[in-house]
Amino acid sequence: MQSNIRIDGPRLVSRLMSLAKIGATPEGGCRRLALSDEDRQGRDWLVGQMQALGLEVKIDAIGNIVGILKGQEDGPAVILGSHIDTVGSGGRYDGALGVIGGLEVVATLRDLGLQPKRDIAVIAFTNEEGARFHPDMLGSYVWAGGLSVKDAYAEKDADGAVLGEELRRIGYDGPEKPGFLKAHAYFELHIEQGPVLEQEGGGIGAVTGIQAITWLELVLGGQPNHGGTTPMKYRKDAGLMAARINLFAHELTHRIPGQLANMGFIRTEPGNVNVVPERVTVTLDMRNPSDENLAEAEAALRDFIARECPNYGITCSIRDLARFPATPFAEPMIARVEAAAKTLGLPVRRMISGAGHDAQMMARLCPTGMVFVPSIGGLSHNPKEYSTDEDIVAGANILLHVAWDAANA
Ligand code: HGY
Ligand code: MN
Ligand code: MN
Repeated sequence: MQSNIRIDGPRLVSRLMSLAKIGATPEGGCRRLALSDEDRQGRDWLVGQMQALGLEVKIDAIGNIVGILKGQEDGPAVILGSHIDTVGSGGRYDGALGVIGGLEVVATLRDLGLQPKRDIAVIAFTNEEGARFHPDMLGSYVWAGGLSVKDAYAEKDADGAVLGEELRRIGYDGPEKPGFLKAHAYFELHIEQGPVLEQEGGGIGAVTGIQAITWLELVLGGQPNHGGTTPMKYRKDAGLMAARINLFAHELTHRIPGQLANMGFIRTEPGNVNVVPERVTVTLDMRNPSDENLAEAEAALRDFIARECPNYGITCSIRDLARFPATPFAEPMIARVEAAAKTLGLPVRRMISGAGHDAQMMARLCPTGMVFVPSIGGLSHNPKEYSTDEDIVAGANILLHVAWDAANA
């Protein structure tokens, strides 16, 4: 593609802000939890946008939305994807930028009357965030054959809502088989969601891969008792044990290189101010660029729990919510992103992704690359998530060039 071809920046920004109105929160962010009414509204809007662009729209059995720009030849497609579901305190860019960047690529090609050799498809994957249903990257995980539709349908959220029923309720239990569209290559445009690019003077991230991730749910059983009459030495306090486990998980981040830990969900039952908890349910999100170091951390954590819980009269059951290995991207795909950035005169640096992405699943199927743009203040999963128009336009221009080159190589 001639190096002077660019996307329509104002149109990209305008679409992004249109989607941001769906599930908009008073703090200026977005809340479109997977399979919620807000997610359905976002999906309906996206399908309308794809249809207006003349794309062939297909929905698969897990609700992945696929818009296809037909190429001159049949065969595997170049897929541009991400997600439009958000976490509870989400922003306007996480996921949305990659889907709308893909729409902008196909809109630009249509404006120029350019038909690629291969199909170019835009995909919005279901439940990438894993904020409501587990695991995260669920729609792309099913697409990549890692999880059956049947098992995915059986997943429940914290309130007991069943994924398959919610998908039917919003009308996105589509007829297509997940993975029906074979992929020649996959590219994902995404905000960095961290401070690195901004702290290094901005520019583009040519993503080298995604770190390993393990999510655990712990259910700690104690003895409900009176908070005022029970002497401390007689208590079987599940709340105290949850705090000690959280502290230990954080101590591991000082001991094990690259280790990260977050206890994002804590629920005590009965949850009364004057009752020593009967049961405490918590989640642990642990990540590390190294599979070995993450495994070492998890083993140490499990040892701590096995040793300490009996000493305090606490039971503990542990359930996997997500477990994905570190995922390196193919060197030629990283190099394509770097080369496009240089062609467009943009500063570019290689970096790993701290966040999980649908690209982590698509890398199981085809050569996969990601384009990062800076997150101002390094903020994400926060209503104040922000990237400049200039940066998102630059990222979308790179997506255009790498997609076009891959669709005609
Ligand atoms: O948790 C993650 O890394 C992603 O935002 N789902
Ligand atoms: Mn995301
Ligand atoms: Mn996210």
